[in-house]
Amino acid sequence: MKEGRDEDILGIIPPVKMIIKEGGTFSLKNLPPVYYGQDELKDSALLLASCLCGQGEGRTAPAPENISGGRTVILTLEGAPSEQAMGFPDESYTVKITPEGIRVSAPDKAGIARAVQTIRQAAFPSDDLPCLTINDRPRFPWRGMHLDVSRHFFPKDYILRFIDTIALFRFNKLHLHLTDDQGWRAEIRKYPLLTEIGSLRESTVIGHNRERPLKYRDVPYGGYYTREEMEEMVEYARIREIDIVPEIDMPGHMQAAIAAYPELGCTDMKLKPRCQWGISQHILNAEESTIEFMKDILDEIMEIFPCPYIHIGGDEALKYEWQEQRHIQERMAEVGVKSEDGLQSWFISRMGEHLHSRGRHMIGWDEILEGGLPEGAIVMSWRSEAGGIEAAGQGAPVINCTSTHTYFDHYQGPAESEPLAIGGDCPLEKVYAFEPVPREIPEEKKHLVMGSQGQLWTEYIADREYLEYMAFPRALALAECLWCRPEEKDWNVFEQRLDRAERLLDALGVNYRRRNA
Ligand code: TNX
Repeated sequence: MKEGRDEDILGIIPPVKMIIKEGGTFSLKNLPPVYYGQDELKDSALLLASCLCGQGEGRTAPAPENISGGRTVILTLEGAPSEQAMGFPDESYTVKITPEGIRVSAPDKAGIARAVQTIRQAAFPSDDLPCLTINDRPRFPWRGMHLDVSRHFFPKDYILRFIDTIALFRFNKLHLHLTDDQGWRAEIRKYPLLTEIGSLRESTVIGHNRERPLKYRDVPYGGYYTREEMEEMVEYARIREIDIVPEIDMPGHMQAAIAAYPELGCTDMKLKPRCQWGISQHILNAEESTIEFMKDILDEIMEIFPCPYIHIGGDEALKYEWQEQRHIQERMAEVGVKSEDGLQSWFISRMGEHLHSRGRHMIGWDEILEGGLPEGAIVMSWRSEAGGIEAAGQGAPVINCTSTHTYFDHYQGPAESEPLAIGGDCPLEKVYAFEPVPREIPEEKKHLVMGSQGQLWTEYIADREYLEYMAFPRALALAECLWCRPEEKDWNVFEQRLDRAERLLDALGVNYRRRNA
């Protein structure tokens, strides 16, 4: 019997908290029925059955009153969520594997879903699972991956596949950056031109945006998700207990929307969706009608995405137009703010009030601190850790997305030997060394850090293969930073476990960057 860390028993990523190995094995050949103790676990039962034997329907059933003898797999809700979960899903779980079967229990559905993924990893590559007991729980409630589908578009089917891959490493959030200057990607029924005009750009810059003169590929580029497609993504993610966090970026990064509805903007220039990278200097105006328009968009977004969190962007809003234009200056006086930063804060606060009135939390990038942090906002700190430290100081929850460690659009090796990327330097070891709670946050405020996520901005990431190359295995290192306490991490052990995880990615047909490539 071996108790302790899962170093050489299974090699799960991220490692489970406690594992006890007993003798014997449970064979997955002729999988017995997968029972669910409560109806709400049926989806997890179907998923587990289909992962273990390639077939879900017909393999699952409600658990009978008395299970007497015979081989069984059973999922059941048991016990109360721990106080440690602080109102977030608990996500802890227990898995017991004996020669007769598998018993999975957890205080909530999310815990059962994580257990399913642990078993999915454990079952690779052999048909025989070793007998053991696992107890596990995550360190942070926010364990995410972010994906920019504006600069380059990834169709619905690919998003499903990406969700399935990150679920395997017990992530629980997919943040979709749905809109930006270069393309609007979400169908909004009330405003069809957002996608009709805003999803299509005439050309796309070739090579790095720093090069001069800029060169363009003169081929129109577009794509968007219909409402049904977004609903399908939400449902697929729900089965895996992953929240899709939608982002509508405002008041900057809105050129595609202003191109579709010029009355939203500050300029008489006829705009089109932007064809190069970098930040557009065009920004929304602050008219009441624009506020209403944005609220309408958020209403449809909330109908599609049940996630408790809605992201309103707020980053990199260049305020030249606001400074230059008299009607904006007048509007500032009207709403009682003294600076352009104050106006941005007013704008974001209006969105916050709207979201809160519908029972959702608002998230914004750390620029929402400028001009005063809107009430009740959650801050995604990216430019450094400073925004997160400041937000926590003000008592606001923080998601630490510092670009130094979590920007997976950055290079992971020497630029000369890597495919073209935006810049930066973020090798796997650096991600693994990431500690999501900044040291500077005082002890009594550290609980405000909800976790982190890996950013995939896609200016230079145009296809699935390269996206996965940038995402993996860095996302696996991040998954460990989010599941484990610092003292539970060990780079050398991670590297060993990665060998097996890479074979699993191979089997799933997921691309990743080879180490020492
Ligand atoms: C900054 S991070 C941006 C994005 C870019 C990214 C490139 C953030 C909130 N805004 O618009 O794609 O840098 O790394």
